[in-house]
Amino acid sequence: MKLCYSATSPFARKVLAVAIEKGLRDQIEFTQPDTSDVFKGINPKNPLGKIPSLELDTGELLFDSIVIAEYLDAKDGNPTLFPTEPLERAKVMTLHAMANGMTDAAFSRRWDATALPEGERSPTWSERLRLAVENCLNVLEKEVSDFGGKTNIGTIAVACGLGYLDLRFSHEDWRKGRPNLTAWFEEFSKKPSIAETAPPAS
Ligand SMILES: N[C@@H](CCC(=O)N[C@@H](CS)C(=O)NCC(=O)O)C(=O)O
Repeated sequence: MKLCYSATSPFARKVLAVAIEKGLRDQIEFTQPDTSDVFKGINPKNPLGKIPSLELDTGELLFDSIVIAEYLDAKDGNPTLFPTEPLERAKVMTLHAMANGMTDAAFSRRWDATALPEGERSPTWSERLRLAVENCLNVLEKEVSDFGGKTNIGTIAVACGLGYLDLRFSHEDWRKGRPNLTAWFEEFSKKPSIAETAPPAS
């Protein structure tokens, strides 16, 4: 299996963390994104131009990150990170949706600020994205005691999102006023799947 991957992508990190949780890391070959023209996208194999994507040995291409994560989790016939009981699954997928949406908003805000030409940036849109991140962090601070000890696709996505905020928005300090989320993240980050996929220092 070939994973189009970058160590700074929180979405690719989520997939690699799942692969490590499932003991599949050794089966993965890593390929690099093509960053020669970011306005054309960075992954020519994916029609959306995004990473991660997973190319199977048959040549079939899987994307996006949640699809790849679910495939890797189910591959051994014993899914552990995506619950099967309907309500439990809906709750975990809602947590994933919030964490992934927060990460998407942070990524877009950073992309707008660094990749767009000066006159094409929108402070109004950037503020909308900043608020979405802020709101998700506030909900996570309230809800973290419910998901504290669990390892699933929701909690993995939360850790990858917080790691991305540390990488790109450390000056905004998401930990301030959020002691519960801070303590959870510190503990969860000790898991091998999270520790071994931490992004490089910016
Ligand atoms: N919803 C996608 C998001 C993936 C994504 O936004 N990846 C970023 C890197 S962190 C990317 O490839 N951006 C390039 C682009 O949007 O052109 C997923 O979960 O896989």
